[in-house]
Amino acid sequence: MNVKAPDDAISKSFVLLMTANRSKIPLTSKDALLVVDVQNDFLPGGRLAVPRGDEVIEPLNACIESFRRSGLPVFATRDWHPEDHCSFKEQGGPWPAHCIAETWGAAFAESLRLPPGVQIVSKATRSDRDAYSGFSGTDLHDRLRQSGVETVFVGGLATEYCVLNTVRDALALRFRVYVLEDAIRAVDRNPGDGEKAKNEMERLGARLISRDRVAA
Ligand code: VGL
Ligand code: ZN
Repeated sequence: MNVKAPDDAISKSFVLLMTANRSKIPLTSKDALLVVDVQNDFLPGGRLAVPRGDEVIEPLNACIESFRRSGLPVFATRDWHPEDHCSFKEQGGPWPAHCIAETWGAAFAESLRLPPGVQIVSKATRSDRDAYSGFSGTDLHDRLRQSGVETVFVGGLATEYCVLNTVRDALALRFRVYVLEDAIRAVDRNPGDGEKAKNEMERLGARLISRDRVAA
């Protein structure tokens, strides 16, 4: 009797599973890319810099190029606060003033290559309300529906704030969600916040993938 057979079968399925997990995800007409808050103030040198936040730009540019070439929509959210926004320390909020509408800090990173026709979504534009999610107080949901989107690929800043809340809302609204794990970075105010947020997104049903699984 060949006692090795079951082991071989198991290791073969394991190899298959691992291969499947690294295989390309072909883009379809129902996919959109969602670039979250890649703005100067969240990058090194900005007023609310996310550590290594600039590292999301290269993988996002690669994904943007894939979506652009496939003729698929790219959405970019931006934090777009009034000067007296409630999330600022001066108003009793938790953050230094950041992403004030029309200023350099609120502009998208210069090296982010947003495609022609990018759909820009401004959020947290009212003084009295904060909005971490790109869906909160915006027409993002309507616009995704109008574009026939069912699946969103999400990357940007910051993992445990705007990425987490955007992903949470997208899942609640029944979108399939892929989080581009190498295209997000955390603030980590408390060590481990970013890791916790990733686990939470997975628990809620998002799939964490590396950007090279997005087919060109
Ligand atoms: C964000 C803190 C404050 C974010 C926005 O985009 O993650 N974080 N406002
Ligand atoms: Zn903000």
